[in-house]
Amino acid sequence: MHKAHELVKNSEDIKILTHIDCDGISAGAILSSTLDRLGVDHEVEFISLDMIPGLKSENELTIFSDLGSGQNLDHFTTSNSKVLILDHHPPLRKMGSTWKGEFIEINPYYFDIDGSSQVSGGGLSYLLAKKFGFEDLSWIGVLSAVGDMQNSLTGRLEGLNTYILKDGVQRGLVRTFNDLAIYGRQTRPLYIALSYFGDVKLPISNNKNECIELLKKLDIARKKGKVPRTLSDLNENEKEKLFSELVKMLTREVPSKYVKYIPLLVSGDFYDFLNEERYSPLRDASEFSTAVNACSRHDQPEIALKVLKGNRGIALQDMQSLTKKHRRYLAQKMEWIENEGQIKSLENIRYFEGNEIKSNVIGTIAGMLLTYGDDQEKMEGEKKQWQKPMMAFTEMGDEKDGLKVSLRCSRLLAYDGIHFGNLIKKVADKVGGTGGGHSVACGAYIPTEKKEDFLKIFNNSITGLI
Ligand SMILES: [Mn+2]
Repeated sequence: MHKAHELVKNSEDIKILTHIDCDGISAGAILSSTLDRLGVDHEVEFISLDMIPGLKSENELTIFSDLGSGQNLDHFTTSNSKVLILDHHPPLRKMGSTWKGEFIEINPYYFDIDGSSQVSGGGLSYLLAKKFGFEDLSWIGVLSAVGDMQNSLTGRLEGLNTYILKDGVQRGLVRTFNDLAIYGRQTRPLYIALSYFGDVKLPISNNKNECIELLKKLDIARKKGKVPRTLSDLNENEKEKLFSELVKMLTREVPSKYVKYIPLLVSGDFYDFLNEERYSPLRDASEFSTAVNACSRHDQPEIALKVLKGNRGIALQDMQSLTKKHRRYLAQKMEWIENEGQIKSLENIRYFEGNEIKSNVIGTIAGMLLTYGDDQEKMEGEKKQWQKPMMAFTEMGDEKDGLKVSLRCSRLLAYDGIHFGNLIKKVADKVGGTGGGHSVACGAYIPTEKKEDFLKIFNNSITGLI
């Protein structure tokens, strides 16, 4: 970071090339705020990985954030180019590789730090900003880690992320607390938030009436006056009642080998941004990251960038309308999949064709579908639908041949030791494709004609594991 600090300090014309997702946009916001304060001319451009081969160096210094490590940049570097990479994905190059021009690559894997759970692209950008003394940007480093789902398996931020979090807490910008793992803490009426709870099918899953009944049964008021209460309105006693009830429900539902993991599904650490108002979608880190993602998924990352850099006027309004639009889009597609009976089921996996769905939300939809199905009574020992990972197939489009596969599964399967990212890589390799990712969220690209083979091999390879 010291050399990176020097490099940035001595440059007058900088381009930031950053990934078009929550982490990348956060990284862009941290870097851009830093350069604003230093009075350095710069531009931020949002790119996806497939745009890298077409890029040319046009500025004195180019900073790649949240991407660049896994990509070949031979065509980009020249004898007088300056390049700084701040990426947390597995690197192609060896540490300290020399390159044409000035070249600095900062990557946690060079220091044996796991980039999927310990630090994000935004986190690395923050560590650079901290070198300039801008510790008030730490909250964005927390947001980027949450947006990158770095806390998804353990339920809390870890490693370098906690160091960034500490800066935010010490500056009074972030509050961290243990709470129920129900999404929508600030903005969603509790009974609706409950209907989306978890990745195991429960009686309350996707059923608002059951949620209302549950709250009645537990004697938890649904409204405060005329206004629906949110999770953030509950007192400790109410939260405890709800916690025990969710644990009880899950215990009834899951095979005994998973019971020890249930508390991890029901509670975790959460992060509030204290400069944001209560009941604002920016107050809770998870909700904020959804809003940022809504902008990127509708190709308007600049709106999120403005909000992150402090604009709370029109940009925030635009962000909120994109969030609504995003939610409507997801609901429509979910309905389509359900009504058309799109989901097919094999012995160990489920899958659907997602050609009607934007490829950048297909994973989100696969995740939301985990709690669907299981309406009939099961025979003793028969596998429930939520136990089967959900896969979605989409055509690559843009005249490219091949299929994109997205997989999501219940976290219980990962706690029990299955790493679907590694598995999908192996199976994709066998059919002449490529794949990889996290244990509970991963994907692959495969030749179109190999779809049936892929399904068959995948299905067979997990026989007896779940
Ligand atoms: Mn990232």
